[in-house]
Amino acid sequence: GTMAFPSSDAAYHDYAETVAAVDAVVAAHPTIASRRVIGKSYEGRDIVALKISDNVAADEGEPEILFTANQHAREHLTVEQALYIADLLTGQYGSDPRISRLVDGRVFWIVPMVNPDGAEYDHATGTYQSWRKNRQPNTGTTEVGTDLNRNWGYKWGCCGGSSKSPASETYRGKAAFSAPETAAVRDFVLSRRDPNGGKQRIKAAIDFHSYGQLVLWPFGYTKATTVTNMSADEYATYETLGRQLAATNGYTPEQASSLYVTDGSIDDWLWGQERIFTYTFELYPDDWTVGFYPPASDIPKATGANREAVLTFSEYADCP
Ligand code: ING
Ligand code: ZN
Repeated sequence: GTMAFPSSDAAYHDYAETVAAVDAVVAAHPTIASRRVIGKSYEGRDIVALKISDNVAADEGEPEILFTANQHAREHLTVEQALYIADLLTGQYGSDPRISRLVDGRVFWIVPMVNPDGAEYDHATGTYQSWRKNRQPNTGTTEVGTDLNRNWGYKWGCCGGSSKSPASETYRGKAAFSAPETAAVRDFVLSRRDPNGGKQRIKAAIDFHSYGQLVLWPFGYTKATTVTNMSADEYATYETLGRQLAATNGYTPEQASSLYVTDGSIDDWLWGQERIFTYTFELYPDDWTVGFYPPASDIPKATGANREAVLTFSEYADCP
């Protein structure tokens, strides 16, 4: 169903406003922030990444951290969370010693809108569509869109929680990475492997969703904890840090598959394929009454709630 815009909808960034916000960060902090286009959406919009680090023009070999948001169109609060992190890291650089140390010692990549076509569709026409997927047509049907967080190539379509039907909200696509948006983020991640030796420079990632107030860790495709590419020690590390992060934001920590089994999610690929230590955060709220569309006046408390979790995670991120 559709839902009327909250009166203060203007506070949620649409695509043009998100790109403008990224550009404003770069303009205000050109020595520590730069913008990169990592690919194009199905409808041809640039998918934009913000890089934040000291000596931002160089590749210094520092541990890199990736934050992705808005794979799912209607989860607009995740864009606000990504822009909050961009503002936090750049705005406090040089005044907050903890943040200065992070920006000096890490490379941050923030992709605030992985699914710009879907986000624009959901913002359009004055009512929210509660749209989840991208806007890619499917052959032989009028049903539009692929669920980007079911389109990743680790155990794609193997085990449940995704659909082979284009009519479904969780349509996995006709093949892994059939969506240009997931392919763009994949190619970007693969491009961060060191050309000498192939070591992945991105060490850690958080993919933001809404809603439910959860800290989720891999794997999503199976309820098993210890499987190929997840040793008992690795699982214990995920669980320990996951609980620690959840203690800072009041969220509930659990393995992704204990929420529900899903195959083809980004965190399974980032960990299973690239050994990038990855959580999914489900943001505010924790109930369905406002669901995906909390009033804009809730944005500061909802995004600010993750300040400590993001910093703790970023400090941890060179040692898993
Ligand atoms: N939730 C996530 C989803 O893609 C998730 C939950 C993420 C489960 C990763 C397992 C792995 O369904 C939302 N709100 O999209
Ligand atoms: Zn989501």
